[in-house]
Amino acid sequence: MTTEAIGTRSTPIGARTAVLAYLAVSGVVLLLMMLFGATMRLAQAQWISLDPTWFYIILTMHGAGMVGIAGLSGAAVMWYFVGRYVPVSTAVFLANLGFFLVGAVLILGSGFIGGFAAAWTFLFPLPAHSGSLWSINAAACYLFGLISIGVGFLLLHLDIVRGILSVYGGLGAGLGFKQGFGLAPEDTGPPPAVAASTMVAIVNIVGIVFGAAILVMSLVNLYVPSFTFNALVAKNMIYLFGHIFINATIYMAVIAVYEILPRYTHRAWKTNWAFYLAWVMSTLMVLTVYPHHLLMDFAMPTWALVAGQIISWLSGLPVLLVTAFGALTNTYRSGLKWDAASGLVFLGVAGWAIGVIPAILDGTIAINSVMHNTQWVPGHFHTYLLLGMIAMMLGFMTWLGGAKSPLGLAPVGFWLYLVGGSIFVLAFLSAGSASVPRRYAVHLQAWLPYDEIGSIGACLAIAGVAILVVRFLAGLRSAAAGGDDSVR
Ligand code: HEM
Ligand SMILES: [Cu+2]
Repeated sequence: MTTEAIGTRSTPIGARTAVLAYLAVSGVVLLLMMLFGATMRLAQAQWISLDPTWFYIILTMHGAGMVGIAGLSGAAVMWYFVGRYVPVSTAVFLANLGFFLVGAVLILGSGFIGGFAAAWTFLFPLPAHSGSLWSINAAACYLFGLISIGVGFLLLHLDIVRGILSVYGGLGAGLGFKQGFGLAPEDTGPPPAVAASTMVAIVNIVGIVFGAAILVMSLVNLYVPSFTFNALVAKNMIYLFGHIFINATIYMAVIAVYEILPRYTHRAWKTNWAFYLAWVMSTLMVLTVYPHHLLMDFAMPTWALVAGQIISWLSGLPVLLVTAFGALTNTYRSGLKWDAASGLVFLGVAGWAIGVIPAILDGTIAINSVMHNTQWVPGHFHTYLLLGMIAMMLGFMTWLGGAKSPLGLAPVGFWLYLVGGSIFVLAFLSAGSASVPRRYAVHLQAWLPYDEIGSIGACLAIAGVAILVVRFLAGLRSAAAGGDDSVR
């Protein structure tokens, strides 16, 4: 493999330590949030008793915490690899971690001290109408927490944009726009890590600007209740931001697939016009597909909902297809050695691909009107987040953590996570197809079998992830010392 294919810059020790710090925080918070998730599932199964007030606090914290940690760990993957091709600032990268931690403390405080439980989507005017369950200040803490995390990400993306511009001269060039439309030879295109980072920067900057605007408006509304705005516009802004942010986590994590599989197969990741066109298309569609979150809002203009449905059918597909095809051709008959790291990144592509199918179904208006508020929804997004995005990220963690790590249990962790995670998401999807509603603290007797099986799956998956994370943490010291940077 040419050095070009894996990037010509090496990762300085300081930068490497910063990435490890991101992953350590991510691993610990991920496990904590998974335990919150299991708590909800066990409560729905009636195997533990949990006051409904607490259920909704935990639901809010789990949603916000998981979306945040997906962003943080995705950023670690992206930054580590894009830094091999363009100059990036470790100080800005660490500042983002700082903003994230401040935000996380504010959010956890808003929930566990202040009782905030308006769900991570903070739909207007809910934060201000708690029915005396939480105070205005608690709601404000939550909103400030999200703003802090958004500011950090904005800085990080701007710094990466600066690096991309300095090497490629423009965002179109970073994305491979000309190559995608056959206006330039395929082999002059940017490496996959650069194309993906450009796309993520573009969409996340737009999303964060809208998110920040609606967060500030909601904050003003908390303290000046006479300042109100159109709730449907607010919902549009929130889901524009929310959809983009969570999807961007997958587009960041997928860089691990492009960069890690080739190191196992000793074959460069082949990019062609279709690869670049896919990234261009996805850039546009990720920005415009969010109305699929508003299919139940009858006041929305019909054209917007129809567009939402049609773009949903297409949105994830281009990048998914070129990635799945690329992963198969890269590994087919390559004689690669499967281990936990290569298995996890490969699983990530599969989990993403499988999870998109029920998501596309749900993005169809006729189906959405039946399935929308059922557990079909957490069923599909847990499939591509838990078994897709998180799998890619855990693959990166396991790979970077190094083979020298003291615990050889990684394969056990992998299988527990895969089997438990699959049971867990299938329980959600089957419950959804039986019309079990989502976001209910208390379930009817007839729904309990799904909850019980889901709880068992959740516990197995958590045990698997715990093994992978503890293995990583135990090997941190030797991973920080470096090793051969051209290999890792
Ligand atoms: C073992 C791991 C996990 C468990 C046990 C778990 C459990 C749960 C449960 C029980 C719910 C509420 C379902 C309902 O509405 O009835 C939920 C919602 C949710 N989960 Fe997870 N989850 C896990 C992993 C993840 C991951 C990895 C992510 C994202 C990266 C995630 C993101 C979310 C989000 C965004 C919600 C929606 C919250 C809301 O409705 O406001 N979860 N999860
Ligand atoms: Cu969406």
